[in-house]
Amino acid sequence: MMLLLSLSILVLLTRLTVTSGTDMKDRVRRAAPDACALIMCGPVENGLPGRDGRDGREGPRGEKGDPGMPGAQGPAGLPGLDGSMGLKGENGSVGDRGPKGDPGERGPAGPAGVPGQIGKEGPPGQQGNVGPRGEQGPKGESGVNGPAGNPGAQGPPGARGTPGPKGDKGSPGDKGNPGSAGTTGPAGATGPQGPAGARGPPGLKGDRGLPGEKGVKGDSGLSEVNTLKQQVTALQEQVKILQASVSKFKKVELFPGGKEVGEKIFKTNNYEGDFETARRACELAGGQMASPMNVQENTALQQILAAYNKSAFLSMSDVKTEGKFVYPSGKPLGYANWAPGEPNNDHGGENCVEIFTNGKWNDKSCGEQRLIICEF
Ligand code: MAN
Ligand code: CA
Repeated sequence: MMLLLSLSILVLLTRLTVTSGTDMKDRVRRAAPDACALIMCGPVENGLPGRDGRDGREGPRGEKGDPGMPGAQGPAGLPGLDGSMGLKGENGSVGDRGPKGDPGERGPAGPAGVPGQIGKEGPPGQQGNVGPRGEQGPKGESGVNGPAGNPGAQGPPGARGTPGPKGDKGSPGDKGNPGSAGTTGPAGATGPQGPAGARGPPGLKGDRGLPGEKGVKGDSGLSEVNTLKQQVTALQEQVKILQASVSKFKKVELFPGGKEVGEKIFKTNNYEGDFETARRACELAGGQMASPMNVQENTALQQILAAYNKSAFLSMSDVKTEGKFVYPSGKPLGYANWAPGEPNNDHGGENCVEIFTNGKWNDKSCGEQRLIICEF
């Protein structure tokens, strides 16, 4: 820059030598306005007047200057276009549990329950009306003493009693405290200890003690009765259960070939045998051969025979005395249901008794095979 300025001044000064002072000033002002100050500052020598500078020609174009300093930052431009949409975010956390749903519809009714056990015995019926007054009975004997009552509370202290008789002489009292030291005896050995003194009189009677605590209340007889009643009720229920159970087992045991009549039970073992075989089988089972003692028993026996369509021997025979039928005990018949014309002791060898499916009796040979029926 400085170099260029210096060159410009040199050129101007050279031209001033051929131009007038006024023209030169104008030219300098047009070509380089800043050079005026330099020219004005330069001393003007008293040289020859210069030529008019108007015929001068424009000088060659100078070299291109260095690039200038960067300018100040311009104002902010317009906002750019919107960017593209960002990536999708991650899923959020699981939300809270929803509220409980409404209850479902009511289910169908369940199947009918099995029948319950036999109910308890009902309460006793109402008490009957009061019967007519009976005759006066004889005077009863005295009752036994009732149980002792509870001990009563202890009474207040009694009045002081009269002085008792004089007591026996008491035992000797405790040994007294040692006495004060005696005067010093004559010089010599200490003497032996004397005998124990007599026992003193007994002390005064002490004051009466405080009343003792009240005794524990005795058991009430009533609660015992109630306990027994409850036990009886419980036993009654157990008996009922047992009765129901026994009743069921009877039915099972009597099916088939059994019959219960009154206190007696007839039962076949489903085998056949002669009289002696049947006798032993029934004895071994703890019973005896069938011995119908009345029409009900005979009918019950007949029902078994009808079911099996067989005849059976009874327990009676006339082995001992022909024509005189007896039980195993030896007693004569208490009931009989002979078929017409029986017993006939056919061929002289019929000492046993058979019973047909119609319930009628016939004397028969003991060696025949018949259904074995015992009674218990
Ligand atoms: C007939 C009758 C009976 C007799 C039998 C013997 O049925 O005479 O009395 O016991 O024969 O088989
Ligand atoms: Ca006969």
